[in-house]
Amino acid sequence: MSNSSEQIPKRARGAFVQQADSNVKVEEYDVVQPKDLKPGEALVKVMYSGVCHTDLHAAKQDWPLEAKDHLCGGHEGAGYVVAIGEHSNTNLKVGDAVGIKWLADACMHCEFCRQGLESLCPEAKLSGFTVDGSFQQYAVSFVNHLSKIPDGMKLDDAAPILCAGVTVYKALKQSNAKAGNWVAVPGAGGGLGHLCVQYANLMGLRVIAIDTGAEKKKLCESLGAEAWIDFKEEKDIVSAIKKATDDGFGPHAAIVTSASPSGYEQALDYIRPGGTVVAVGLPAGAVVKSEVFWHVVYERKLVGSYVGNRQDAHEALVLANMKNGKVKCHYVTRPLDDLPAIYEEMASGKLAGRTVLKLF
Ligand code: 8ID
Ligand code: ZN
Repeated sequence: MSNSSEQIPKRARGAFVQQADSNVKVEEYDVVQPKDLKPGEALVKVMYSGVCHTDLHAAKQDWPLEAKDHLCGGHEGAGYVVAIGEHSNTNLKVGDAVGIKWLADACMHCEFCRQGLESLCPEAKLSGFTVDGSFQQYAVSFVNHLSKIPDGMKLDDAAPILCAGVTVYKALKQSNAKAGNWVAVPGAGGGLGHLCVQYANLMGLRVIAIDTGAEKKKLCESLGAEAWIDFKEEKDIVSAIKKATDDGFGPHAAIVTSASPSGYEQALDYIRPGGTVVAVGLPAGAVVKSEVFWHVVYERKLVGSYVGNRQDAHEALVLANMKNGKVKCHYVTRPLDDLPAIYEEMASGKLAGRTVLKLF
């Protein structure tokens, strides 16, 4: 099945980071040819890729996990299958529209994989971290974990759903919040956060958006947030968040999508008794502290939520492709060569919503 409907070039363009200096450079590289694909691998012509703050963590190497050297980042890739390795067991076909997500591959045999917790698989491969990702025109990925993009969905609309969308959608499910409940979203104006506001609304939740600046305020309110709190202007965030809920007890859930430790600092103080703080953002070195007495007496829950499984990705895509749907990524499309500038703007918190790279 290593067939291909189009001529695959020998060389293409991608963005690579050297561990030594953390600088991202756009370079030409050798494209893996269809005959060289291994069973289970597919070659994807990447048309668009979202840029996630995780890509910036990977470039800066600020996590306690080692990334591949000479790394091509990117894990919100949307494109077409152009070749499939021989002897692959898959229903994918050349020409199918597919998404490359953070979880590139997993063993599918361990207890975690058997339970649909593939992201916990000890042999998991991570796109744009342990294997090259979607900041390249032709990417090798893995048939078991490519997500089929629903018919009729624009690839640029789909790209950010493959990480930002699925991650917040699953985090909201983990929060167990019910229709009519309040959910606080620190980081609401960012890539994950602004999609969280929308999935939350779709689930009937009432959103308190927390972020900073007029542009992000406007974005969050236009997406359905009922309350807005600027974390740089508000002196008493805990009281302001509690006050925003009708009865003053605080939100039933918080989905912390902020990329800085400060987004976590007060979440356990403003959460409603019995409520759940879902940790999603991954600021380097951040620690969450909770006084045991109040943690017990108020039955607070703190759960980590890490991307989503194949079914979560499917559901997140379907919901983002609903006719007259409530979930629509707000993004700006830019060329691959802008990636170094995008990282700088992301680091300084200037980007509202998502940035999507156009690879062709
Ligand atoms: O599976 C996961 N758990 C997962 C998946 C994908 C991404 C985790 N992440 C992590 C990323 O690695 C990153 O640490 O989620 C975090 C957010 O990713 P992003 O949405 O791609 O980043 P962004 O677009 O830069 O948005 C971050 C927002 O946080 C705000 C910023 O203003 C920005 O809008 N923010 C910050 I920084 N500090 C804040 C604070 N104290 C804050 N908002 C509220 N309170
Ligand atoms: Zn991501």
